[in-house]
Amino acid sequence: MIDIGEILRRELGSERVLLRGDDRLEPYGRDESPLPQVFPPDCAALCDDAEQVATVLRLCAEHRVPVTPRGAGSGMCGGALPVRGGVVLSTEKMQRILEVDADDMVAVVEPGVVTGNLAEAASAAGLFYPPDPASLEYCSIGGNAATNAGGPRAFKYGVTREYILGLEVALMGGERLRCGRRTAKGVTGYDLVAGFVGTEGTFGVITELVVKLLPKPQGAATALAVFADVAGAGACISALLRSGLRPSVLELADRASIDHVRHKSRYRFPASAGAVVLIEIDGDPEDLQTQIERIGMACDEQGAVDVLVASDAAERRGLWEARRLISPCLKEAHTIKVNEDVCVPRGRIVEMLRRVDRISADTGIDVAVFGHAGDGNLHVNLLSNDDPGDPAVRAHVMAAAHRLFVETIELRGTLSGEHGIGTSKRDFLPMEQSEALLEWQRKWKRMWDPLELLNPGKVIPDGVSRCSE
Ligand code: 2HG
Ligand code: ZN
Repeated sequence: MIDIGEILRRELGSERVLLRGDDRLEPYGRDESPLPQVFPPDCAALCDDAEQVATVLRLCAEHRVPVTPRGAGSGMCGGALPVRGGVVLSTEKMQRILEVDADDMVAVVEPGVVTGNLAEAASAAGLFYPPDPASLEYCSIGGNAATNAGGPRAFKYGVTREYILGLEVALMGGERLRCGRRTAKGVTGYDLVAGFVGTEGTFGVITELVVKLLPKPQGAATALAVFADVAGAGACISALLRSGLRPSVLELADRASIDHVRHKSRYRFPASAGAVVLIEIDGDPEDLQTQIERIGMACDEQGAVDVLVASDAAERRGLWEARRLISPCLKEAHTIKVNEDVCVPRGRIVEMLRRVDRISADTGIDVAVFGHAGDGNLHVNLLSNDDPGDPAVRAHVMAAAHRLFVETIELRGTLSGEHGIGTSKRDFLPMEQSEALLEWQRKWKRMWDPLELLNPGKVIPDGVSRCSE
């Protein structure tokens, strides 16, 4: 039997390859998936550069060893889990910001750059990188591109895909390929960048990215509209969507979400808040006041109990800190937090919230709903403090998840708005996509990875669906 760890050590140096028996290997078998699962890899290769990434992919192909690419490990759907063992190929050490070019309005970065650091580097050059996943302080741009991550600002600015102009990728077998461009526009050849972004590391491993930057908005204002219940908040979001007002952020948090962050957050949510809508606008400071007042009036008309406008930068920061704490606080308080990430057409947000309530009542499973409601993207968290190791408990929660997917598809929604499919939603994909479509995707995958060694077991289910209900 070949010892891939030793083979990689000979090529990369022993300090870059963690072997079984080393405590430092343990985290590479996990990610932020909802029902904690551990898949210990045979080894982890911590690459410093694209050449080393290509070497790992060449050796894994040569020795027929599965290889799972990994960024910061903050994914929530098992996309970085080495489900078939083998090698975890980590890009976490590739953290160089190679260029921030204010004239071309691009940055060129390695995949391990932490997203928040990219945003700061852009800001220091007077520019703006809009995508802001809640994990921006620790997730990496390579992982964001692999999963096509979103975030609150996607409401105005779109998701990661819109900001990736060019890529260098390493392919299974070790070939390195550049695709895309550095220009603001370009339609030469097929759009392979769009093919690599969002494919969760199943086609190739991103080793460098050309990222589009925007002019930095000159100012921003943030408001919190407070409602008696989530139905009122949902109706207000629908009304704002129809109003022609264009905030940069339109987020929702229900009572359970708010109550879970109260003890940690510096921002004091009103005691009576049954749900809140977090609204931000950005742009010319001269217009901000009028805009936020118009938004406030629209919320009042929709029955807001109160509209609180952040009075200064510190209060804005506090509000955002509270928003980003929702997910970690829910996790801390429960043994089970299955965070579904469904997305419905904008006209069906209110109906979806109603259906989520019904699912909770029918199944007896506690639910917290928050997230990017302006995009129809609801983080529906199924919560429990029962034993996650008990198969009956897991089955009960997953039955509620299944019901959520049924309702989502019925409303012509999609299973994941931003977190991805990975392993956790893979078996449910046939609920949304036809067998013919799945088969074309399998063919596409095989073209890049004929031996099915690169991030195997992810995204597209093999053959016949196991999800028959
Ligand atoms: C967020 O928006 C993240 O906070 C996490 O996407 C969502 O835990 C979740 O459900
Ligand atoms: Zn989110």
